[in-house]
Amino acid sequence: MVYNGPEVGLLPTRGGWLFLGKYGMALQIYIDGKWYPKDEAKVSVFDHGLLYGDGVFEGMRSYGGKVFRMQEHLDRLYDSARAIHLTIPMPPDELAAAVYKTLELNQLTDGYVRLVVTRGVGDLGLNPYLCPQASIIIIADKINLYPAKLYDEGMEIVTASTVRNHPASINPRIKSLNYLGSILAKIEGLQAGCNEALMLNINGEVAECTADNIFLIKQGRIATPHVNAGILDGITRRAVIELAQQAGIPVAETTLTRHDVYVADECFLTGSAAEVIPVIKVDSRPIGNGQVGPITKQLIAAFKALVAK
Ligand code: PXG
Repeated sequence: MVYNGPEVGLLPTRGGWLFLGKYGMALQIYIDGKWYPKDEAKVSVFDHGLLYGDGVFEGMRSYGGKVFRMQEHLDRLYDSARAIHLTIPMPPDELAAAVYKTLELNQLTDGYVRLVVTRGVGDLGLNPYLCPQASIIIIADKINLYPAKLYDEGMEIVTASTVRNHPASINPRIKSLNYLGSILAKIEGLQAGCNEALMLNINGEVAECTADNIFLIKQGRIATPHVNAGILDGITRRAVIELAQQAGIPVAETTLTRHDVYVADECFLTGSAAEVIPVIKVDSRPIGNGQVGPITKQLIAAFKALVAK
């Protein structure tokens, strides 16, 4: 965060004044019930989130001081935790209050919130039952995932050779801290000069991108992989499906192959960080006429209106 004010500051909060210390507007990060300036926000090297990627997380956005679909994010977080047999040591309403408090302390009305629950501190073995207490971390900051230009002009993606997790391994519906598969695919994308990469499932069907869901449009109809393809049940994805249905555009959650991508008229991606972003080229093939299509534009506008409500 760029801060040009005095080095020492007081930040008004509901509970009084917060002393900002010599670093001025240091980002305040929540860890297990307390807020720490960014440089002092630290977790143990024995945390199994670090040692094994053992934990779950959410990424969400706040618009005009309101977290978009917070309840859905919390539901998914607690479901992810249940799926990995992790007890989140706080009820959802208290966690929601801590999220809002973190936004408030950082004077963020429009920002990105990363909510992380790790298995907590244990010993140097895998056994999660030796970790007595999960840790909760909340980071609220600004985020610009992709350059603004790409939202107007569309982005190019490539298919990664790294296959999306088999659902019987780490189910992609679990938003776990274990993102190596996506990271390997992201590296493939970046090496090809692309900001995102398409991942197929073990059957060679279209799954999703490394951190975004994918949508295709063909002859006025929208298609997106079914959650049973082994994808994250994205909250932006759900919102966009609702918006399309409200606009009278048919939406199918169905099996898709790369062929469907190559012959689509339009393509776009959705994600809390990415929001709705057009795709104009996949594996060097222009999608449709290689320009951002009309239905994509319509849905981007509808999504902007929805979050501004
Ligand atoms: N698929 C995957 C694999 C994701 O990680 C989405 C889809 C979109 O879901 P939502 O609920 O956000 O609409 C995600 C999003 C980032 C980032 O920096 C995003 C995610 C995870 C890590 C980083 O964009 N999740």
